[in-house]
Amino acid sequence: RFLSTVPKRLTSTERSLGLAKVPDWKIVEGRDAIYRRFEFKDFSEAWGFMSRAALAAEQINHHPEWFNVYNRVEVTLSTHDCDGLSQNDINLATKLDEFAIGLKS
Ligand code: H2B
Repeated sequence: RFLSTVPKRLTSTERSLGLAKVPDWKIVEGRDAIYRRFEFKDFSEAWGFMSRAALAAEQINHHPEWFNVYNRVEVTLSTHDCDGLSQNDINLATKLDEFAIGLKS
């Protein structure tokens, strides 16, 4: 069903390249993870974003930690399989950025 390769933690070079692609995401203090806060017009828009995000996450078998209140969605990405950032986090962050384009954030 899924390609069951264990994700690898990014090397420092891969990390710089990867993070440069998602400049709106910030490194979490004290943890090898990235974070972005999305703000939308209202709950309906936030939920639309979350629906697309959930389907994309399931497709790539990489799932966000997130928190939603009304029009705000706070997302933390990290890879528990390697206890840090992997390419999967960059890939999912890139997709979430795309889904939020055109929506108020
Ligand atoms: N999501 C995230 N964020 N990190 C992982 O390491 C991860 C995941 N691993 N989703 C996947 C699922 C793994 O646990 C399952 C068994 O495929």
